[in-house]
Amino acid sequence: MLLHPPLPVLLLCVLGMSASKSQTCEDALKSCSVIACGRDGRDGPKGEKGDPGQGLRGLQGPPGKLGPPGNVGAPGSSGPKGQKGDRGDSKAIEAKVATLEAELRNLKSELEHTKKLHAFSMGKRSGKKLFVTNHEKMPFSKVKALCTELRGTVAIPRNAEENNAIREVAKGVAFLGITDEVTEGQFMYVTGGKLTYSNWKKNEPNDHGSGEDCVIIVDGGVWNDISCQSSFLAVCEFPA
Ligand SMILES: [Ca+2]
Ligand SMILES: [Ca+2]
Repeated sequence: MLLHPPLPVLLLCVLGMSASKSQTCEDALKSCSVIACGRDGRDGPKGEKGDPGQGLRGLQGPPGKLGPPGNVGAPGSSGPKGQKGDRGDSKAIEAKVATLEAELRNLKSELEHTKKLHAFSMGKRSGKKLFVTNHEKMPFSKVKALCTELRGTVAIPRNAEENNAIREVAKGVAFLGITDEVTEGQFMYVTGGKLTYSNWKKNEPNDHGSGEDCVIIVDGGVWNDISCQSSFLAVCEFPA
């Protein structure tokens, strides 16, 4: 209990009594004790930091120096496949063809020349035929096989000129491409067809002995039928 209220409280009480004469000083003390009648308190705890002020912001500074270059990145994925390129130069192909054509012409020319030399040295040309011999004697079956292998046929005289050419080439007794193997007495060309020219020796063909189905050209160019198993010169004919 405050027996001697301090001076400011008493002063306030006086002022309060003057304002309301019906209240006593005790009433004034009761009503004022909370509001303004206590002593001064100690300082409170520090408050939280306030929001930044509203003052003007400073100007932006100059940009900083460039940083060091970064590491090289990984290679990217492959791009899409490109379009098909143009074909080669057709002029180059034409030039090649022209070169080949020129070479072919040279080869043809050389082949013709070789044929002429061949005919001069080994054979005899008559009309459109070339007669050739290797001067070897052999049975008729082997003569046929040899001429076929050389892409020719056994020599066949179709007229007196060709008959003479064969005789000159053979220079001896040679087989002709004529037989009566299919029908006895009916001589035919090995290439087919009946005879259109003949130059039989007197009393020939006679199919002597066990039979004679092949034909030979003897000295003088006359013909005689003879055994196909006997061996005589081989003469082949080729288109000239
Ligand atoms: Ca006969
Ligand atoms: Ca005979």
